Amino acid sequence: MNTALILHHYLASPYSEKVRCYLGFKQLAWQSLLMPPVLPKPDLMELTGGYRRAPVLQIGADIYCDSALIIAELEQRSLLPALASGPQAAQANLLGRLFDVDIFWRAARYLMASRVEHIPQALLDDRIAMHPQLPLQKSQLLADQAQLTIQLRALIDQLDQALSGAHFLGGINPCAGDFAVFHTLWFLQGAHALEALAPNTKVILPWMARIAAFGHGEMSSITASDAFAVAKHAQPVALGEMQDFLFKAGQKVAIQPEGYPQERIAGELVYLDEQKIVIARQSTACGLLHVHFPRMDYEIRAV
Ligand SMILES: N[C@@H](CCC(=O)N[C@@H](CS)C(=O)NCC(=O)O)C(=O)O
Repeated sequence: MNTALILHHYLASPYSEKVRCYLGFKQLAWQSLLMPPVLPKPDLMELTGGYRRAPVLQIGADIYCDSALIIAELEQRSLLPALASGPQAAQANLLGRLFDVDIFWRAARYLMASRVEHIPQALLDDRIAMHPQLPLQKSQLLADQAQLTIQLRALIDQLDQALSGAHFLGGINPCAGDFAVFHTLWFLQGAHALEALAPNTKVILPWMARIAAFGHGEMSSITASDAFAVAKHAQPVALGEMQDFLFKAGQKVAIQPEGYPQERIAGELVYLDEQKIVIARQSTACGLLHVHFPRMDYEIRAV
């Protein structure tokens, strides 16, 4: 069984950085396959059946969509060093979710506003089509810039307080929330925007340095055709019996990521529990694949 980890990602992607840092914390070896930051993404879509975002993890013929699910899956497979757990970690994981679903996008809009003249139009058009509900037109970005600056300063200040006296948000060891909060700040830092937003913070930068010090694990490269061959020669991992009454194994379903109206991934339901949804689909290049999604933020519908 080929259990090599293949990460489909791109270097500037903050959610991918979240997973790369986690791979560093776990000291795992992985293979890197870069995708373009905008559509079209034919190689990725061949595997996911329509999910377009970064990162995606491939293990043989199993395809894991969404950084939260990727981390949960890897944490189950490779036990040590373990992420922090317990009440403090649970609170930090909630904070991480706030960053993942809300604060990240405030930071992204802030950065887009501060570079409005330099954003490639193709990138902006792609993100507007991807997020029709967000105010991403150039005029809207500029109108919101001052307000976003104030909001981000306040949020970063609070984060500084949340971190004071702690090694990580999770405690002595990092939890998933540490990586989720980190990637938005890494995004701001990479664009040289963090200092202006965090002039009085004391502990954020040393905490970021502790996470960055984990590195990215042991990375090597793989081509798309080799990644396809890995999938083709593998069988999806056997799954337990599913318990959920509302859907039945074998039923045709579509997965609809919330807030991404143009993404819809169709397949046959093979597994469902409180944490994840797994659908089977046939790919021309790769044969039978199982595509995994988290329950959180992903709706499942009968078709
Ligand atoms: N909830 C997803 C969010 C992933 C996401 O939005 N990724 C961004 C890049 S950091 C993306 O894919 N943007 C569109 C694209 O690159 O095509 C996750 O946690 O993985």
